Amino acid sequence: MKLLVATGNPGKRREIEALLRGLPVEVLSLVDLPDAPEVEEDGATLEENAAKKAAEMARFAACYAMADDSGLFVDALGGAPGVHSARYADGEPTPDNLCGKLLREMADVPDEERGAHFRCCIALAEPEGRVRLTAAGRCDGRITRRMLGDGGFGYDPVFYYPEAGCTFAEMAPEEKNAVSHRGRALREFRRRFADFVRCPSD
Ligand code: ITT
Repeated sequence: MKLLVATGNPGKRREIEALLRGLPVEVLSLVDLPDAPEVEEDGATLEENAAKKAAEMARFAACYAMADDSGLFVDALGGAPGVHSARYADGEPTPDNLCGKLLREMADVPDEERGAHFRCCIALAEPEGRVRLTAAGRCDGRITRRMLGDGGFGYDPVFYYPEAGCTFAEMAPEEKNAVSHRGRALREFRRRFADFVRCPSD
């Protein structure tokens, strides 16, 4: 079975490929499909965006496609930036701009109200575009008062993970993957996908 991993993010692609290793699939990426259309992530939920992206890419490439969408949900901001996480910054979506805006918005929020979580949703679509599998993962933490660490990407420098006693940006990539929303969603996806590859017509 051919499987297109529909992400433009090379770090994510490597992570997904490593996780699918050992399954009887030939993995393609958007690097193999330079003419692939940009899919607008304009859904109201992460689930909708992952499904839309997987379906459009599967139809375009005429093979199975998986896509994910993730975001940071901050309690004190009513769940913002959430599904809009990638577009939250006023300028370029660099860690400085994303984290800087979040810290400014939360300047007056007391310590006990700084809870937040990341969520990741994954969808697998068949070549005709029908979604056949989904998986999701969540990771709970808190928003710090300043940026700490220089690993990871996006909001990692302000996302404090209590069990590790530091931010995601201060953790090694494999430590973060072991507990992160995306790591959890990908492991659940792998379990479901392994059954699916054995019996795709069920
Ligand atoms: P695609 O090309 O696959 O769409 P993306 O960079 O848009 O990649 P996501 O949809 O997974 O990434 O996530 C949307 C935004 O949420 C992303 O730009 C980050 O700002 C933030 N985000 C998601 N996962 C994160 C993580 O593990 N650490 C920090 N920020 C994260």
